Amino acid sequence: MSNLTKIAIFGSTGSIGKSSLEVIAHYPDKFEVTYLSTNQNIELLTEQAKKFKPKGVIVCDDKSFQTLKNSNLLSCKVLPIEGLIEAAQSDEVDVVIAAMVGFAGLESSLEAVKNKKRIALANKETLVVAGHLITKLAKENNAIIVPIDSEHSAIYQCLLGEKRENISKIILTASGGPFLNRPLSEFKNITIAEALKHPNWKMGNKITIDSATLMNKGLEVIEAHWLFGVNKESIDVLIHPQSIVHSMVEFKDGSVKAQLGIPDMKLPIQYALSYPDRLDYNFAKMDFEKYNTLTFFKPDLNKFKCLDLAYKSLNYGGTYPVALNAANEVAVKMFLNNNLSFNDIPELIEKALEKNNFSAEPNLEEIIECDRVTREFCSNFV
Ligand code: MN3
Repeated sequence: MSNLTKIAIFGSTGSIGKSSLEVIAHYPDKFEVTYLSTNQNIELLTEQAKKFKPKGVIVCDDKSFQTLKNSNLLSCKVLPIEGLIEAAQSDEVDVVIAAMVGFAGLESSLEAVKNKKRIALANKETLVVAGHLITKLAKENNAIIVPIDSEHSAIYQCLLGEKRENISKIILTASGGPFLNRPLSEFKNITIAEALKHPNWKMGNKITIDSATLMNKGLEVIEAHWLFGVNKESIDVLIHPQSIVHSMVEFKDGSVKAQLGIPDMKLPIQYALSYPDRLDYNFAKMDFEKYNTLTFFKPDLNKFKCLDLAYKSLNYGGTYPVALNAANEVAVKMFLNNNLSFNDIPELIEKALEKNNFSAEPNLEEIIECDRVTREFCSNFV
């Protein structure tokens, strides 16, 4: 038996997946990759599998799965989408890095929690749509969820050794994205290329657009609510354009703890893998002299309606966050395909929320149904 921590990466060809492999490559004496997965990027998956030698790889898109399977390029198991569940149940997995994009990450994350795996959670949509289910399951199974999202990793670290009842508020910081200083009247002219240019973080397309609309921060408010058991009145958002303070917690005595670092996802990824321990960090570190000005101010909810819609959805609860997430996924895809203008993203989401068929504590089937119906509604919207 080896003492290596066995890691499955769901979504290994995306931005978080690639950074995870960079971290893992530094610690061959600590970590071992046992499963990798992609949706369609079989070229990169093949390259990763040759380097990291997992037991199996999973290809979610069926056509891409057939192509890779028939190519005989890999000596390990090549599995279709059902392989995510197999990996989530496998004895060959201790930690699942949940790094798939969007709603697609839900079922495999639930399965991993049921099987008492540690979840290093980058897929915030899982908590947004099914926070009540996954946190309950995690509690029942003593499964640990360590967030990879930089803000939540910060809060997680600030809360170590603290009692929940002593939290007075959580302060999520937001870079503000590329349109912080652009007037709302010009939002309709925003191009895809402009929206994909994030000032501080290099990320995948979906989350980069979410950062430009501030929906990303809205999803993170909901994520924080479930991860830390704090109500929405106690979760504030502050714009902090330098992205150095990754988030803060204020306690009832007025003391504030913050976690700081350069904006690089490798840091929260490594922490989620090494927790509760810390490992040497082989990448760039914080140089305070380079950042002598840190600024903070309130977001403009009239300009960034998506953040407001997320707060409202959390307030209504039940299936509203499911509809919010589904409508947002469709709206972002439509924007990236040039079928929706930037300022129509919140409009479409608002319409979908009005149509939502409310259920207070949806089970998995109801969540899947609400997701499906909302996507259908939004896709037919022209
Ligand atoms: Mn984040």
